[in-house]
Amino acid sequence: MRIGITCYPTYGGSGAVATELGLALARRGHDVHMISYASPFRLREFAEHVYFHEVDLRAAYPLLEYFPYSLALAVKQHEVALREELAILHVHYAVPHATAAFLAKQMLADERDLKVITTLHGTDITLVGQAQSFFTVTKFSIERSDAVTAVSHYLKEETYKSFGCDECSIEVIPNFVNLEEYHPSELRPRPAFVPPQAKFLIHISNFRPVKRVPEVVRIFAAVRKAMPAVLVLVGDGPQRLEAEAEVERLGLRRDVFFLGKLDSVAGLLQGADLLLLPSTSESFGLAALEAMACGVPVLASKVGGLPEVVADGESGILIPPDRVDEMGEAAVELLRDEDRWQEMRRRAVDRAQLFSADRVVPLYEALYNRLLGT
Ligand code: GMT
Repeated sequence: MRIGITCYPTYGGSGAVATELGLALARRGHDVHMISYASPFRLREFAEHVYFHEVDLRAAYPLLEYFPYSLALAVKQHEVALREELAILHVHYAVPHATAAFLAKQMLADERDLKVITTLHGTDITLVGQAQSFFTVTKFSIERSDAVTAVSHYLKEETYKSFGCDECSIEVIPNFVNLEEYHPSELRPRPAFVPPQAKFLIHISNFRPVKRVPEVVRIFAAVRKAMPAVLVLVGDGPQRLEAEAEVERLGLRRDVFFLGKLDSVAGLLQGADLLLLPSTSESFGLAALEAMACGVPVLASKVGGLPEVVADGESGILIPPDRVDEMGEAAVELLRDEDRWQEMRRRAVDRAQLFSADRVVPLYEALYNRLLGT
């Protein structure tokens, strides 16, 4: 099959999932054409059957004070669909990708019926898509997609609640993890700055307010008070300065390490003892799944789709987001109890198998085949 995929190329769950899907589909023999304004961060090297097409942003002109990216994207999607004879255009994150795809589909309509699939990821529904400037066009574009998927049951229900979308039937296809890359390692490799006796806590995100990075630091402070421990923060974004200030305020400068953005986190996760994810909202929580696959229990907020990913009390601990103190106590309790931690580690690995690429990618293939009648 010849498949086009559009996603955000920057650090974020939707771009990661879209690119991993493209790579997995390519490994299964499909031709995959990634279309975005930059090469997605997980597209690290040459892969057979994978091609990247960059959206042309050079048409800048003083009059275009705000560059119309959605139009340039639609043009590139149409051009690639035509030249590469795409059967499917699969867009990740509704704003503005579903709208651009709708335009590309219409432009191609005289030739043939390009099937458009929109995968909803989270903030496209819960935040951005609800802004007055985007709401109606997002709803319209979702409803005009040939198929719509959501990464969790929570997100599916949120979409119906917030947008209505009466005319679409949303299928839940969960996010997945590539177990060849994300798996436990008996060696438990740890960065040299983590002392041998210290617990190694980790947080991975784009440091947006929804991720509550300062709260991550506060939870860690409770752990550090109780035992030798190190916190590693992977990623970057708007909350970095606030988080750094919190580290200073709590006197944790020697125990907290900001690593910035990293393309691959599997190696780091393999040595970690606990992933912290106290988000205010999370439609799925890809970082939690990747941690579990590496044998890292998760301490996260009981919100959104996280309970569908992390089995509370088994592969991790879920606590309502406003109870940060309780999260600190729970982390200390777990890290003090080696037997319970080992059991949770085992269960985390087992749980992640349910979301393996081998199980989930065929669900997308089946959807493509259904749409094409093949
Ligand atoms: O909101 C983000 O932090 C990034 C966003 C994205 O689209 O890049 O993440 C969303 O999609 C991920 C992949 O499906 C999910 O794992 C995240 O839970 C979801 N984020 C939120 O719902 C806040």
